[in-house]
Amino acid sequence: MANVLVFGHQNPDNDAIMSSVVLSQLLNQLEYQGNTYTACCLGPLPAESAKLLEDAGVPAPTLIDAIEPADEGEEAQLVILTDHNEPGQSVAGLENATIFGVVDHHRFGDFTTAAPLHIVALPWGSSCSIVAKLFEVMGVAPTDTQAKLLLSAMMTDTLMLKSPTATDVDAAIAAKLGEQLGVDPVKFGMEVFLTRPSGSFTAAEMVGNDIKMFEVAGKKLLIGQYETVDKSRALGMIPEIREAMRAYAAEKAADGIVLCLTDIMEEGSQVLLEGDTEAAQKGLEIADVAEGVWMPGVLSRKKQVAAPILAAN
Ligand SMILES: [Mn+2]
Repeated sequence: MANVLVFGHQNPDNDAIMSSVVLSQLLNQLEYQGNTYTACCLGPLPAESAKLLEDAGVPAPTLIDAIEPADEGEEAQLVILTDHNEPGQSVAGLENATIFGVVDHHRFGDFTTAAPLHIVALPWGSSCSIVAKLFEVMGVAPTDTQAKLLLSAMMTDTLMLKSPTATDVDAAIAAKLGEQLGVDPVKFGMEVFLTRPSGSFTAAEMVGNDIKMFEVAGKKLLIGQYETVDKSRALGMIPEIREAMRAYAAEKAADGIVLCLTDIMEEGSQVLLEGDTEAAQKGLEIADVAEGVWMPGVLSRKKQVAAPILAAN
C-alpha cells in the first residue's frame, strides 16, 4: 500500500484542480488497489476553484513544488497526472516519481515509462468529463458535491460547451450532471465563470494565469490564455501586457511567447506575440502586430492555437 499523489498541471486551472480532487475522492472511495490518494496542486488555486471547494467544505489540494529522489531502499513516489502528461507542464522532479496513471485530454508529447500504467486519455472537452465517465465505469454514483465540482470544470474548460474542444459526450455528461443538481449547465457555468475576479487582473496575472510551455522546432514557446467576458479592458493595457510577456518569457527562459486574450462573449481571441515566435506566426498564419491580431472563433488554445503551431513546424 502506498500513498499516490494526484495532481494537474502547473498554473492550474479549474479542470486541473477538480480532476485531481474528485479523482482522488473516487479512488479513495474504491480503495483502489489498496492505496490512498492525495489530491495535490502545483500552484495557487484559481479563484473559482477556491470558492467552489470552500462552499462545498472540501479541503483544498496540497501545494507541492517538487518530487524528491527516493531514499536508498525506498520505492519512488507514485503519482497520477491529471489534465496533462508532458513533463514540461508537470512537477519539478517528475523523473524521480513512478507514474501510476494519467487521466488527460491533451496530446501526448514525450512520454515513456518503465512499467505498465493506467492511462485514460480521451479527446473530450475536459479532464473532468473523463473523471465523470470513470464514476460510471467503476459503478459509483457521484455525490451532489462531486457532480458540482466536475460540472464546474467541464463548463470552464469548454467555455460553456462553446469551445470546439467540446464534444457530444461532454454535452451529454453535462446534461446528466445538471439534471442531478437541478441546474442548467450553461447557466451554472456562467455563474462559476463570473466568480473569477478577472476584472481586476494585472497585466502579469493575465500573462501568467494560464500558460503552458511547448517545445516547437527546437525552441521553447510559451502559450498563454486569458479568458474574459469583456476584452476591452485588456486591449487598453497592451503595452503593459507586452512588457509582462517579455518578463515572463525571460523568467522561464523561453524563446517566445504567445498570449490569447479570449473574449468568451464575442467568441474570439486577440493574439499577441513576443520574442521569437516564427513557429507561431507560421502555424497561426498571423504576423507580430503591435496591437495583436483578432482571430474570430478562436476559443481553444489546445485545438486552435497549440495544435496548428505544432502541426506546422
Ligand atoms: Mn483541461
